[in-house]
Amino acid sequence: EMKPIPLTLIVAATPSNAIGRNSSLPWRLSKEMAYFARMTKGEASALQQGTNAVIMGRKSWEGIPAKFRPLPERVNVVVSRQEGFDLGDAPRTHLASSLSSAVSLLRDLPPADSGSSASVGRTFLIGGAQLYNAALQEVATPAQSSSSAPYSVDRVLLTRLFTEYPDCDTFLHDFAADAGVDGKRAWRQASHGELRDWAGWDVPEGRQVEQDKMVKGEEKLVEYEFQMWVRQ
Ligand code: FOL
Repeated sequence: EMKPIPLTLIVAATPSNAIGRNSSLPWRLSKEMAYFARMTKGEASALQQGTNAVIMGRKSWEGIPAKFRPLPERVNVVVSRQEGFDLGDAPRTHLASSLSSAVSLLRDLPPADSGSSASVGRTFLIGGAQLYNAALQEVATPAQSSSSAPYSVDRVLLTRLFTEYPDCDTFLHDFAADAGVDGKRAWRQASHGELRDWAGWDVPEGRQVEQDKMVKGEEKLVEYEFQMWVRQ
């Protein structure tokens, strides 16, 4: 019997839960991306627990600009069903055939690989839709499979955009509406104070306004908010 590893899902989504278009992010929000990077790297003060890890699907890996791959200062795990999928010669990067095996791989990593005396610190699931939705499904229908899963999805760091993007082709499951085994809501939105405490730094509170640099020539101002959801 092993304790499940807690997974934190981190994602940015529009009001209709759109998260992607044409295999990439529909927007380019540099401050939002800086939040993603700071959160997933973790605070230096907390790093005695080891380097944090990010788990992503193969398409998400391919969607990260080559110069940012592997995501620095984090252990990267790429999930692909293709045996021997080529990750290049990226350091700190591992291949796994499923989300479960990605988590098991991290659990079994020798301390040196995470760049610390301890093993890996926090583990983040950074996408894409297939992995997010599979992981959230484990929460919604635990009887089916999670009894054997080496992980538990107990936190979602959701950047809620208040601006809609048309023509998106990829969506996040509406987890906030899910019911737990008892029929009540499975997820609760944590307060900003809980988010700040968990992060260990002063996360911006309330509506943020940023210009989307993806939309050429146009001035597209996007509003969003940093939210944390936890399992009830
Ligand atoms: N979660 C949130 N909140 N925002 C996102 O944009 C996001 N993106 C992904 C997963 N979860 C997310 C997946 N896509 C990079 C690029 C794409 C990507 C994730 C990360 C990336 O290049 N990250 C660099 C930051 C570079 C920069 O500061 O511009 C990194 O070091 O993390």
